[in-house]
Amino acid sequence: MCPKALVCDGNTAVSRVAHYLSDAAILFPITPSTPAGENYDVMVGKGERNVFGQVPALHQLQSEAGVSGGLHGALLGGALATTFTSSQGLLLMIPNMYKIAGEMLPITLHNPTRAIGQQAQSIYCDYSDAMAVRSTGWCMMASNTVQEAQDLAAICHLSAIKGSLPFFHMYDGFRTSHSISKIDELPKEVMKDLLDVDAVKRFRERAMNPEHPVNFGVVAGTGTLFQSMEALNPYFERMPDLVQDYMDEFAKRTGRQYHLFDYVGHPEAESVVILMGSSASAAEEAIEYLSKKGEKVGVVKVHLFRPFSTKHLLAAIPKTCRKVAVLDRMKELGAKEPMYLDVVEAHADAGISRKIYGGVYGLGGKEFTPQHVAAVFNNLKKDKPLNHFSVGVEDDVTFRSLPLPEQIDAVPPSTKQCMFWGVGADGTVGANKDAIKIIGTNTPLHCQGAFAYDAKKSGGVTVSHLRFGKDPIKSEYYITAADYVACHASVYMEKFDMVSSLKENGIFMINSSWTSPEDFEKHCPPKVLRELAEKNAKLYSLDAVKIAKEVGLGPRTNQPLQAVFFVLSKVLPAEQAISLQKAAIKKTYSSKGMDIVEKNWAAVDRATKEFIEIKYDRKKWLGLKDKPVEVDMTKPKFVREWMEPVAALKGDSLKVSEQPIWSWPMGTTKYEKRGLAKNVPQWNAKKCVQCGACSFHCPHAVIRPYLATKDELKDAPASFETVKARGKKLKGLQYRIQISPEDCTGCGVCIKACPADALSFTPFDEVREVQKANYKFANALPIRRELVDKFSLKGQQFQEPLLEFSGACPGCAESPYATLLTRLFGDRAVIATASGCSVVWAGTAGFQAFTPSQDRGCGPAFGNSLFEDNAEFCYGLWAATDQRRKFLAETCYNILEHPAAGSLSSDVTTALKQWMENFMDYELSKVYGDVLRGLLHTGIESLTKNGELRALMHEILAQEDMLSKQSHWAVGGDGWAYDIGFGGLDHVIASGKNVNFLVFDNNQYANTGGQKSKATPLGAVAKFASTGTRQKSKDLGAIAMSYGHVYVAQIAMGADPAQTIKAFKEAESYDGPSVIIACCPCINWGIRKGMGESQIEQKYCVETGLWPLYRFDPRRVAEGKNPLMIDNAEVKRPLEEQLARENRYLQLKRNDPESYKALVEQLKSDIEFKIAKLHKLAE
Ligand SMILES: Cc1ncc(C[n+]2csc(CCOP(=O)(O)OP(=O)(O)O)c2C)c(N)n1
Ligand code: SF4
Ligand code: SF4
Ligand code: SF4
Repeated sequence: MCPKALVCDGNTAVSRVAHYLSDAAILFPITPSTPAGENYDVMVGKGERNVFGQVPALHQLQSEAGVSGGLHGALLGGALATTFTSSQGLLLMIPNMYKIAGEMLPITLHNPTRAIGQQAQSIYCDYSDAMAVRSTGWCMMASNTVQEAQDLAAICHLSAIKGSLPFFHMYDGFRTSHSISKIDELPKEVMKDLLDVDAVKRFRERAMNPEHPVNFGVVAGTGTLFQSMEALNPYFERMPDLVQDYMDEFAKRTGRQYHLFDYVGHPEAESVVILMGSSASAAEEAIEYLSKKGEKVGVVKVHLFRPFSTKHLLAAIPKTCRKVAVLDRMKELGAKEPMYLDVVEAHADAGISRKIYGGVYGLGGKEFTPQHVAAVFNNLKKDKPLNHFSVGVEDDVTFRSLPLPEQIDAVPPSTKQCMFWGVGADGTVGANKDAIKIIGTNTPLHCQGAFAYDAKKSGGVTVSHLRFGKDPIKSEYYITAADYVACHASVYMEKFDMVSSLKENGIFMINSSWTSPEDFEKHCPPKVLRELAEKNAKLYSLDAVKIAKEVGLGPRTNQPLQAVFFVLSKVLPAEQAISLQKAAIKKTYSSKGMDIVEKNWAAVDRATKEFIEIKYDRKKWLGLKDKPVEVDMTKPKFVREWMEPVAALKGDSLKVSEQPIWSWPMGTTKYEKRGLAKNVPQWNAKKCVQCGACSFHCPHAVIRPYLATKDELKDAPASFETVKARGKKLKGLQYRIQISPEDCTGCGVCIKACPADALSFTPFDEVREVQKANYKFANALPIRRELVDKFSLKGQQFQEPLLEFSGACPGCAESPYATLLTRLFGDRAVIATASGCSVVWAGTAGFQAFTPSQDRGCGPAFGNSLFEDNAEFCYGLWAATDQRRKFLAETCYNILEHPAAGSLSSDVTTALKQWMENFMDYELSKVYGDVLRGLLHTGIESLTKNGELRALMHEILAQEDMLSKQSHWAVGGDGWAYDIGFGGLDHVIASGKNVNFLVFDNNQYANTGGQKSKATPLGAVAKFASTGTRQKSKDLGAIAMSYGHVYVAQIAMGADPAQTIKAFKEAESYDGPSVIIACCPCINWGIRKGMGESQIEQKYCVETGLWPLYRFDPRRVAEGKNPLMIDNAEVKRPLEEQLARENRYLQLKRNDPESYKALVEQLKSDIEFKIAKLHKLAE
């Protein structure tokens, strides 16, 4: 029977198998494994049955630590369980992994590999996570491609059951987990056929059951534990042969033969590399290329890594081999890498003398291509090859890196390679996934799609790499020589090098309004045009923005651009491709209404007719000269030498010595100038009432008011219009609202927030230069922060935002709360953030949005520990500060109490006393701290002759940066505060210490794509809750209030700015723990009118009663008052009005109207219950 083709990514392929071969999945989301769990959820939602004839169950727990406990229990309860995780999630499972192995429980854990956070966090692939579990006793299997991920997933499950041991299945994060390939589907019947039903029976029979009770988890004395460990040996010893037997049986049924170690290459190879994962395919491609050149080389692809079978490994290596390079995709600091050690030991044990060299590659997703493989073989050719080398970086510190030869093009010429540069969430990636599916399922072509993202939220850069060919595609790395390059954002022409990866005579297509060579000459750097001419590129342009707008698709340009790709690339006959595209459009959008389908069809038809070829004068473009490069030396060195190459996606070229290792500089996003917005707000001075709302709500701190004297405005640019500042305290000053155009995301939040209709959109291109100059001028004006009380909507706007130009999604509701925090307390804030969106929008390595004050230099110190421990991390920061400041206070006391204190001048003693009396006051500790510091800086030697007093004063000076009181904030999402980090939060608030919490409650795990948390409301569809949330949400505020000594506030800045500001003020001033829970509508809610309405959505949340506003201040008890103040807890608007605005509810309404109805009723009664409870408490 001809196998059915499946076009899917690695996660889907794996989770399909896991679904069929298990009774239950227990999950917690973490990139890049999350989509596997989501697919499992969808299959469960569809009622798909497993090989046992049952729909398997899915359970989400509060953390991976919880998951591993759940798995352990499920296994001991006799259920075949599975999970998907990665990286930090895997680390949390380690304690239970030991137990599961020790009890020989059959389970398969699927782990797309991902770097563990060490020097920096990374969501990309290396094996530092996988290697961290190699001592747990789990069998470890590595898959190298999407096909293998499916097939070996099944081998893992089957072997685990038959051999009664747990299996860890690893496949490369992002590269294999997220890249799409055409594979042969493994039928459920084959899995069923291969299943050892007796082993399943035995497994279920030994479960914990009161019908035939047994005891697990005993405590052993010194006498027996050793023996019981040795007793497990036979099970591990027999496993390699058992797995190989399964692989052979599998081959008989599918035609796909695997070995524990697969060798590819010359039968008499002299040099061999050993590695595993997707890079093995790149190595295979390189071996084919090098063999054609006559080199005797080969590669051993490792599948079964644990138990490590020496016998099978040695049998796989040709006898002729003299030199071996073992490549580990992880770095074991201060030691040799694991697979290298295994191979060395295998040879030593067998008495085989070969030279074995170890190398490290591909950390944190660094590319590994045939060029790198060639570098490794070049090294082996040397008389004295470098051992313990690295490949893929330039190590100018410890000089371990191998020199790279010329780029090798090992991709078969028949393979068509296409690259698409898009903007995150513009639909480019989705359209490309569709294109692969269309081509893969409708033609015999092989296909592959891999997707590269920068670390930004939506709005970042995406690059899609698509390959199509008649031969199987082994190129598991990004495209280096493309036949077709599409640029979907014209601003990229200035920013990125897109042409160097285009082949000679290739096609370059751009989404732009440019219609002539002159337009290109006006907008593009000469270098880019010269390169296009050098490559003799065929150049095309399509104004997809215009088409999308005119047909009523708003900013969605993906379909017209995809249509042009189909026409120009000729991967399929154009007519066939367009009709398939239209069919796909119908399938995707019909649930949203036929009008949407027809608009997309219309856009496709217009695109196929309206794209134009730009016939440029090749000679002219070849002769174009570069404009002199002006290096702006006012930018910090770090920005010029590190950040700018990284922003241009040239980070690979940075050397080891150029990498910061101690800490990262703050305030660098201001240099990024992403130029994302197509339209930016324009200020109408006459209408403006100077309320401050626009700057308050802007998620990116792009729009700000400025105050200036007429004198200061003398040199202002001509268009720098100002009006008289309103209010007595601002007498004599002029006022202006100014944006930074290149930092604006065009989200429109400010426009909707303006009560006076004083802002409107205007095209970015038209105002860019003028507003840039205006912004530069405005930014150099003095900061006048003291004139109006900062704890008011009007006053806060004049405070410097010490969080600016964050990488949040346009319109994000989390970042404006954090910006407000920095406006109010930024100069003294220590901010600990949990992993989640708030760590990503605040900054990715080197691109930091928290910034020091321009004129004062101080600003928020910002750090991240982990997802699970943020409360404890912040507690630690607080404890360190507390201890160090107490030491200063004691030192002051010791000076004043010293027998020689009488000799000190009154200036000194007064300064010491005043600081001591006020050292717990935020403002005054700074005022008196500055006085004291000033005195000590005049010279301690001049203040006293007494040696002991001098020594004490030097102690103060040594820690003078602790004189001002700091304000500690633990911030993070509901996933952290309600779920994984709740235990820590609970403990810290119980401690009574002065740690403040700011919880961004967006009702789900936004950063990993929107999975359900305990804050998700009833009825809302979220990932892992594809059929709608069925549990009531948790009331964190009520739990925190129950302590009595915790300040608690529930706020929504879009609904009540004054209440929000009050809550921040009260929380910080309260000398104890505070919890502020902030309403944060998110892109994952699917607000139908777009994220420009994120602040308006908050009003709906409050008015429908979903989000009551209140403050609970324990200080009021001493005044004889009820601590609870209800600011707004009433149902003023029908709940349905809000639900109709959000796709997360509409999805359920469409798919399952009955459940929707029932859940909405439940939600209403939950709202009523919570509101009634609040009012009762406030009585
Ligand atoms: C131990 C661990 N498990 C999982 C993750 C993956 N992870 C990172 S952020 C996140 C979700 C964050 O959700 P939330 O706290 O609600 O913040 P949001 O992104 O919604 O702002 C998850 C699951 C992780 N970093 N560490
Ligand atoms: S459009 Fe958005 S990013 Fe731009 S200034 Fe307004 S609120 Fe800020
Ligand atoms: S929101 Fe409107 S009225 Fe208020 S300061 Fe901004 S532009 Fe002026
Ligand atoms: S919270 Fe939502 S809107 Fe904000 S950055 Fe995260 S995903 Fe985007």
